[in-house]
Amino acid sequence: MKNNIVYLAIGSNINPTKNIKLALKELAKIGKIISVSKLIKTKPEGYLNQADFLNGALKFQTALMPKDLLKELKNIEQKLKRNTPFRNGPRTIDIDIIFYGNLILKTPDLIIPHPRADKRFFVLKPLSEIAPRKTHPLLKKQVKTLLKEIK
Ligand code: PH2
Ligand code: MG
Ligand code: MG
Repeated sequence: MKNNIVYLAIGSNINPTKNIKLALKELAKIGKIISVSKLIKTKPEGYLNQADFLNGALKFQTALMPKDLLKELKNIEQKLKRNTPFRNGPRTIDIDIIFYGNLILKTPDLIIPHPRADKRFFVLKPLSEIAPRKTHPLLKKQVKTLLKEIK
């Protein structure tokens, strides 16, 4: 597989404008950013007592295989001083693989499509702006349909 089309979700609630901008700069070093959604302000999900997030979605092209891409995304997160003391807590940056082409992958350290993407407004809203008709490879439903179902 070469030049794979990947959809990424990006989020931050610590200096979010700056950190997302920095993350995009780093992402451009490991692939081609084809499109970026508007960044939207969202209420925290999972753990409520924290600042609002800024969230966006990207269409990305890369020659990296899934595990290598994951490794690079984790490197970028480390570079941006990601430190999450607890699950769903505040973070300088989070970059998640939502879809990798139509690949379905279930391993202990990486699950594609992202297992919670279809339930999360902060993922589906920006994603539906750039890829409303992209079909979830497992659920066989378009992004815009998944968004309607949770709204
Ligand atoms: N990320 C989480 C948990 N909760 N809430 C919002 N609004 N945006 C996020 O990016 C987010 C979240 C874990 O990755
Ligand atoms: Mg996440
Ligand atoms: Mg993550």
